[in-house]
Amino acid sequence: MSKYTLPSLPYPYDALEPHIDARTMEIHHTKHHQTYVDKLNAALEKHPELFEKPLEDLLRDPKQVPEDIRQAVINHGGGHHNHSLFWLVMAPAGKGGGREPNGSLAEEINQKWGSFEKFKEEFTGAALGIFGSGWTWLDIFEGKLKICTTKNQDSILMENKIPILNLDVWEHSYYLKFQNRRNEYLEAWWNVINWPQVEENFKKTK
Ligand code: MN3
Repeated sequence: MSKYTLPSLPYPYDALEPHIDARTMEIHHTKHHQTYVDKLNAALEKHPELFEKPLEDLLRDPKQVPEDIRQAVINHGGGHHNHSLFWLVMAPAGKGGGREPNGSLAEEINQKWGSFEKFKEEFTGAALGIFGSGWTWLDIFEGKLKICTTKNQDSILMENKIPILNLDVWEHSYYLKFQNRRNEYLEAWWNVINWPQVEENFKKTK
């Protein structure tokens, strides 16, 4: 049995400055994400045989998780899984982050949305439209690229979707720098999207 641990970030906390500030990154990673990891471990300790199963399997089909810890696994397992992707789909502007997508991903985005700008508008609109806490996603569903949103820390694996890119729109991801101005956070975030990683995620689904 091995417990879940907090993955380290592939860049320093200040790497996404000035778009995402170092203090927010540090608290988000060492406090918020760490808490999801700790609470996931605490829940699974009540049914330690579940440590043997991949987290993705538990999130894809939470009915296999005993009822007494099911919601905790959805919340904290989802939180751990969502954040683990989120750190990887960001990169410092100019070091992978911030350009536009290339290759087959760019082609499919253009096919579906007409242009990168239209895609960006729809994604941003979806993120602005989340009432309360949640995530916005670019994902593959039934073989096609889609934009969707989820509430709380729900995993899109529960909906049989494959995540390609995700954006945390919980206030804890922007409040220190942007306070209530989610729109400014969204605008800043486009500068640090790690498109090479997102292209990899997309290629793996083909
Ligand atoms: Mn978060």
